[in-house]
Amino acid sequence: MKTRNLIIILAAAFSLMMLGCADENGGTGGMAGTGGMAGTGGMAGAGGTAGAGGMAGNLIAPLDNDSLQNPAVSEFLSITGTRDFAYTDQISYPMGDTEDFVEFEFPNNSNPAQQVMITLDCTFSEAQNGAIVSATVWEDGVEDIGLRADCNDGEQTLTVDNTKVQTVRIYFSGTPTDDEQTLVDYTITIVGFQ
Ligand SMILES: [Ca+2]
Repeated sequence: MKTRNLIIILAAAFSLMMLGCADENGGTGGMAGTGGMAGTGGMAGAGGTAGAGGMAGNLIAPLDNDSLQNPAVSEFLSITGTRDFAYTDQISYPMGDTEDFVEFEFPNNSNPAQQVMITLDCTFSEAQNGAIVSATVWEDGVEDIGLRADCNDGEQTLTVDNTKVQTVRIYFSGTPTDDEQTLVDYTITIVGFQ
């Protein structure tokens, strides 16, 4: 009888030990929860939002190497062909690509006082602080400052000489007074024939 009681007591003690172990494991499971803190380390990934701070770097328009002689696009406008076109790009100041060139040409035998409608729509990354972006027309490589459309100033109707090739320069005609890095997303729309 005594031996049997002893076995029962030992069995009960063993069961308690096992329960204890189970508790410990459970506790360790809780530690895994602490591992969940590593998930908080995932917040460091949110530190990747600091990459959004890298947005400051993104305020630089990439150099695209266009020029008066080598415009970004060149369109021949005619009443039976391409009547109008739009070009979208970026310029920035003081760092990055500060100007772009877009070329168009009319048939020589059409109206010598050729009307062209130019609209320049812009979004500035900063408060403009004096920054002005304009599009001026060059005819056969010579700038005519009177042929001009400014950002967000609506459609401008300009008269050009259709015996010449027109190139539009999009650039900062006024720079930000605080020299804050400024990126401008723009779309220029050129309508030769409506
Ligand atoms: Ca450019």
